[in-house]
Amino acid sequence: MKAFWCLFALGIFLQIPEGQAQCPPPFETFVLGGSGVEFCLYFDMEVKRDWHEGRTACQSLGSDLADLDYEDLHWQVISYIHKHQECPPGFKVYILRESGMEMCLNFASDVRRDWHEGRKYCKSLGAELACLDYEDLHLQVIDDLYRTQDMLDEGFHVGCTDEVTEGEWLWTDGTKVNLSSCHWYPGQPDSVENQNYCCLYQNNYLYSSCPNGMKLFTLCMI
Ligand SMILES: [Ca+2]
Repeated sequence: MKAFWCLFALGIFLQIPEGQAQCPPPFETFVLGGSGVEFCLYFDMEVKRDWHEGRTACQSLGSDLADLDYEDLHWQVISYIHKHQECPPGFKVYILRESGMEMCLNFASDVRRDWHEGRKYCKSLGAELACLDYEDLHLQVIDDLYRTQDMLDEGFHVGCTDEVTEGEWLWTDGTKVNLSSCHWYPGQPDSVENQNYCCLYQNNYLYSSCPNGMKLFTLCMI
């Protein structure tokens, strides 16, 4: 997800003060879920600018850089970006059932790599090792893998590890992994020092702790 954010962080969010009757083009209307207050936002992705240049561009349109600290506005913006995101070549689009957000996944099955090699490969694609803890994404992936006969005996590295502190599983962005979620195979992860890397183990594709250095296919995500 980091690469995705990086890409769009270089676009500029423009915002016009609330209370205006209609958002002038190219601004789009966002209605807050609680109060119903309308905000006008423009995602300027024509040119990449630094922060000051971005602010000047906003001001030339009678607006300013966006402040998203209003009710669910930030969430709406995340959702908007996901919906307008196009997956790069080689990535498959998954649409989350509830929010409609699009996720881009790449099943790197050209070479078997260990977890670190896999992560390096994902980064070379502008991606990161996958985290499937989003709505029904993991179920969709399992369903797809079951339908792909030549993948049935393959495992995939995904983006969590306890290599820093034994037993403390973290995603690649540093957030804690929920170890009691149904994403894990029952009894996993193993609390041993020679199994520090999270994978979708073959045949069930639930999270498991895979042995250090084990070479598997890699699941990358943007
Ligand atoms: Ca471990």
